[in-house]
Amino acid sequence: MARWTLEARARLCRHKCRQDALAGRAGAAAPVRPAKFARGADGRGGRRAVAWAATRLAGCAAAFHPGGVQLFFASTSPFARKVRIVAHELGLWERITMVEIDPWTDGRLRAMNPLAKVPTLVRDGGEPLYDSAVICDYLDACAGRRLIPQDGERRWRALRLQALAADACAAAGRLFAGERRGEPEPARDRLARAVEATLDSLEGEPLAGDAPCLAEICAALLPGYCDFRWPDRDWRAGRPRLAAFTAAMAARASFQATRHRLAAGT
Ligand SMILES: N[C@@H](CCC(=O)N[C@@H](CS)C(=O)NCC(=O)O)C(=O)O
Repeated sequence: MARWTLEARARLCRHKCRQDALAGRAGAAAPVRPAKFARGADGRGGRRAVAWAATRLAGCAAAFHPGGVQLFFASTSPFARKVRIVAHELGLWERITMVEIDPWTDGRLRAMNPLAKVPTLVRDGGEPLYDSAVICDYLDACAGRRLIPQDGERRWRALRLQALAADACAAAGRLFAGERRGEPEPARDRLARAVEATLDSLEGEPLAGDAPCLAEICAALLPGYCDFRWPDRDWRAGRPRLAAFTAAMAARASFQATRHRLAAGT
């Protein structure tokens, strides 16, 4: 790539990083520049800094031109909601075309994802991505700031809570469907216990709604999904810390913009 192009891209990248820092999104860690691209103590190493910026931009950022990235989602899906919240928190919301789809009836999805599940992310010039964890990882890598801690205990905590939320939301979804179908209670009991035990375990987590990373976003998914599916059931009783945390997260713009709702005709 011509040197002037690299420099222009690096300038753009530095400008974007500065804007992100000024926007001061709580909890967003600055991207860490690998040692091989570091400036020397004498301030030299501009070329290495330029190469670093270009490295970060190469690959994924190129897809984010208008219409270049499409996210297929359903407004009832907690997995799709997680990805949309992450996109919002990372400042990528405006750069992704959101396509609402019914995964059970719309044949288009299977051509992109053999499992025909939402969320599915379609990228210009790249393979489709699916599974919400993979898509979140991709968006996080593209954004130039991180919601997924890259190392240390914070990382394992975030990934653990992501796994917990995913399986608990899947259990809640199956429980809701089983209730609607009138399945006998013993068949639903194990699912109900998984949901209740997960809510109990979240009550014991040290969660704060003011500086969320992936851990907090995931921790707020199941309570939000329970409110949507069972508005008359009081999961808050006996769980005051989780209730306060959920209220703080629900007030965020990213959670407001992605509230669960029934699709038209359901
Ligand atoms: N592990 C997947 C689960 C996605 C998932 O189960 N999505 C549901 C909606 S909540 C779906 O599309 N179901 C359609 C189907 O199973 O046919 C993820 O994390 O993205």
